[in-house]
Amino acid sequence: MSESKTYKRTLITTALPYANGPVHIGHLAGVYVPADVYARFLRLNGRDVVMIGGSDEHGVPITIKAKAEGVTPQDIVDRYHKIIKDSFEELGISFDIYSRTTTQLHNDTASEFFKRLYDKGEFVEKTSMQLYDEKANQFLADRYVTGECPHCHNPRAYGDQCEACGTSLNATDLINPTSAITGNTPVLRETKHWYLPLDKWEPRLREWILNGHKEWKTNVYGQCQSWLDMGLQPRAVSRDLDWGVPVPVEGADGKVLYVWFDAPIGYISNTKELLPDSWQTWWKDPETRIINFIGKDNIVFHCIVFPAMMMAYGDGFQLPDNVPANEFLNLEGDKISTSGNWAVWLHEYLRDFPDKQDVLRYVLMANAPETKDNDFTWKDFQTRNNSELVAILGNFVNRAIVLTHKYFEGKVPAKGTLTTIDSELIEEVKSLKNEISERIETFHFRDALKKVMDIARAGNKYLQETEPWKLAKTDMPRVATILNVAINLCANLCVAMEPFMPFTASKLAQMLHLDKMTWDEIGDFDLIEQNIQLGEPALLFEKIEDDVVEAQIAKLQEAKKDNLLKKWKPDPQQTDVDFDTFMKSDLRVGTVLECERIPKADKLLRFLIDDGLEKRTIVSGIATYYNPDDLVGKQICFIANLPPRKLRGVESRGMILSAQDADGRLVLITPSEPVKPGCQIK
Ligand code: B3M
Ligand code: ZN
Repeated sequence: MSESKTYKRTLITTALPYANGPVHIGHLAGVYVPADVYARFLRLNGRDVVMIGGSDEHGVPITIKAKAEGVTPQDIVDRYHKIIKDSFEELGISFDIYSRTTTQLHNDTASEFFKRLYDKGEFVEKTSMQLYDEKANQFLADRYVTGECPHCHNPRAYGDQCEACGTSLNATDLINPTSAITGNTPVLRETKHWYLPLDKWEPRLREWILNGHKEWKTNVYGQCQSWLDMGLQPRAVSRDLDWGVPVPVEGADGKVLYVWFDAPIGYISNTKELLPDSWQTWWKDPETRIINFIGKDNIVFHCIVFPAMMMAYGDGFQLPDNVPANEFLNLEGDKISTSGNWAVWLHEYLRDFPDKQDVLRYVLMANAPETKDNDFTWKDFQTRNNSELVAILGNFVNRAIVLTHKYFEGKVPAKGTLTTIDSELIEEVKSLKNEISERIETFHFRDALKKVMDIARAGNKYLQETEPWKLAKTDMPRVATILNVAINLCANLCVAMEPFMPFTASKLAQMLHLDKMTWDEIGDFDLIEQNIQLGEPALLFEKIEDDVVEAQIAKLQEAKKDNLLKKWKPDPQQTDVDFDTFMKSDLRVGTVLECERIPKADKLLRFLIDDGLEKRTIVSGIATYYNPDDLVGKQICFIANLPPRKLRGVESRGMILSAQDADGRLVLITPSEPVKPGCQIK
């Protein structure tokens, strides 16, 4: 926070997820859970907050998906917008509005934005040569072109990037380009686009970020610095595409605003939709603080491009005060991928783990990729649930409430004089409160959460040291004080955990009859008055068993396999052999008489084959895929006239034929009907 300024209100924006797939844990850890924690924290502090979200429904990937499925882009975004919106809601992401960029209001707002920049002469018009599909009658977005990569010669590179060598490309760089729509060879055609000259705004951007926002996270500041140091170039803000906000000027038929031009304007349109009368206060009043929550791949758009758009627009629009971008969350060691189905999808999590929203929120924040990429693993998920949520937090609350039921029939007893250990605990909570606030205000959510858990740790330690169950025989007034303090500590913990775990907080608040919570109450140990009748102790968290996470891991392995199969293409054909050479190979059918594993060789099976003439031993590397007993009596195909070879001390005479499937699996070739052993394969 720029300390010198005081703010009346905070506008929180969250990156608009593309509506071409559901949201996954990477989105959640990077953007939505931290934004929600922040919003809830500010609200508990009585601050005026608006949290804006929505789906980003334009862009080429949506049109590609629609084409692949034979539906309209609108069908695609309708489908995913609903899934995304519902799942956010179920996870308790407390948007004040979650809208979308296909609304009329957004169309009008983005259109007006462009028009004003156009009228002010803020764009430069440029013509360039772009690939055009004459059969489909349209210009091809880079993603719609495939061809050979000029760097690594991968024959299936995309027009915007070669996935084999990672180089970003322009479609016009590809060797032998092909249109993904018709398979035609596209031609070059001239097209006109509007460019925003970022270079014009470079000095102001430098001053604003490099001098004005030294407090930004180092990953964000560093990325901005390197962009600025490379020198900014004009950026095209229109595209030849039939899906998006039409370019609102004459002679722009078939052109729409580039998705990254209209999407951030979505923050403005969604604020307008929520607050038709007062939206301007949230964007133009210098006493409003704007915070953009995003992932690291969006930094340049939020820190450079959108601010330049706002500068060009003028009219008092405020720039963001902070852009606390996160790094990426990986999954079981690999990069999350929507198209590769390598993800934990929120809507599936909610289905598989009903009523465990807070467990996911907790794990994602405890392991948030704030300063570096982090890894989500199901084992870690289980451990954090079992040994942190259950064993520390749930355990403390449960003990405090159960003991109160045991000794005082669930009625909060009166406090007597406090002893040192009580006062120390209260002081510790007060100082933890300040530390948590400081961490949240500076976007260090993971540390903040650790300190929330420290309150529960302090509670366990307090009960362990005061041992009320022992004192119950001799000193009930002291037991009363201890349990009063413990129950009030539960209430303090309840408030402190609310931003992170709102569902659990509300469950606990119900047990404690704590109505409206405010952040100021943390440190107040008269929060729960004496004689309040506590609800029945209910467990806040339950243990997650091994089989549950193992099922999730198995599901991921399935996805990995499917993915390999989907991507698989046969190898190119080998060079020709002449007929006579081929005819020299002696291919025959044999019947398996014996089959067994070769000791200490995981992959090898020893076969004894009836080849019609004699019994022949062949060693084959298919032990991973077959159980030897199942093969006895089966017929196999083999090459008979190979020179003998010794494998693990066993002489093998010939080679058994099998097909290697896309996932590497070997499948034996057998005749479709039984034949005489020894007959030749023609
Ligand atoms: N839809 C990119 C993304 O989901 C983009 C964000 C727009 S924020 C204005 O990564
Ligand atoms: Zn390449």
